[in-house]
Amino acid sequence: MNPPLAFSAEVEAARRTGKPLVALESTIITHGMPWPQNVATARRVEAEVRAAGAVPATIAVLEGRIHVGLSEAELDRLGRAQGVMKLSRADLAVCLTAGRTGATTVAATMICARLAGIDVFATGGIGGVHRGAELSFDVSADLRELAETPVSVVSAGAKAILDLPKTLEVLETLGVPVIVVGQDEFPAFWSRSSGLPAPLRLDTPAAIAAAHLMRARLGLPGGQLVANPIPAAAEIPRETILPFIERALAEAAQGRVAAKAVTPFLLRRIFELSGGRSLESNSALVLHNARLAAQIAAEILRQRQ
Ligand code: PSU
Ligand code: MN
Repeated sequence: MNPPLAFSAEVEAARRTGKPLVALESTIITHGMPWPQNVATARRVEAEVRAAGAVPATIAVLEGRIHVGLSEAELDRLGRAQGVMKLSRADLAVCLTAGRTGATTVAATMICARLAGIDVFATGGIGGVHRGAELSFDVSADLRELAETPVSVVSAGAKAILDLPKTLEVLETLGVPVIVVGQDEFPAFWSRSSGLPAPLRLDTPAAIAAAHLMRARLGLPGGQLVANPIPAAAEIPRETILPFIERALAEAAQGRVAAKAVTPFLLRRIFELSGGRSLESNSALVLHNARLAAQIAAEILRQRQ
C-alpha cells in the first residue's frame, strides 16, 4: 500500500522532468508566525526557491492526505486556519487516518520529503534540547529524525531559545553531521554567533551535496543539518535578543506551558517583546536558507548523473 501523497501540479511536473525540488515545512506557517506575515513569508520563500532554479514543495496534511506542494488557495487557507494540528513523527499517522489537517514540523516534513523522493529541505531553525531539559525531558523529535531520515535540512542553526550546547551534544551522540556554512562558529538563528564552535564546516553547495551523496554510498541512515548563518544585515545581536528570550522563558515557566506549546509560545512572545523585529529576522533567514537549499538540490542532481 502506498502512502497517501498528493502532489501539486508544479511538483508533479518537476518530478516528471527531473527538476531539483526543495521541501518546505508548514508548522512555521501555522505555529511559528502570525497571519498575514506567515502566508506572505511562505510565498516569498517559494519564489526564492524558483528564482534559484528549483521547485518548492511546501508540505502539509490537508484533510487526511499528505500534500507535497500547495496551491495558492491551499496555502492561504492553511495560513488562516485555526486548530491545525502540529505534526511530528508521533502524530502523522493519526492525523491521516482521522482525516484531519495538520502542519508538519521539521521531523514530519523530513518523513514526507523522503516519501516524495526529495533530498533537501529548507526551514528556519530546527527544534532541539530545551533549557532545563534535565528536569523537563523536553528534547525535540527533530533531532532523532535527523539521525533516521536521509534528508539534508538547511537551517539557520537551532533556535536560540534552546540549550544550544546540549543540542549539539545530542546531535553528536546521534551521529548527525552539523555542517556550518562560511564560518567557524555555530549560528544561533536570529544571531550569527553562539559562542560555540562549528562541528563541521563546508562553504559550497557542491561540497554539501557531495557529503549528502557519500552518506548514501556508505549506507548511513539519517540526514545532515546544514547551519547557514543569518545574513549580517538581518541579524539581531545576541545581547539584544537574550533579554527577550529570558523573559519569554520565565513567562512560559510561570504559565506552565509544556510539550508542543512551548516553541510556539516562545516565538510569539519574542515577536511581541522585540516589537516585531524577531519576525523580520526569521523571514530573512528562511529566505536565505531557501536559496542555499535550491543550490544544494541542483548540485545533488548534477552529481548523481
Ligand atoms: N523554525 C522556525 N519557526 C518554527 C519552527 C522552526 O523558524 O516555528 C518549528 C519547526 O516546525 C520545528 C518546530 O520542527 O518549530 C520545533 O518544535 P518542538 O520544539 O515542539 O519540537
Ligand atoms: Mn518539545
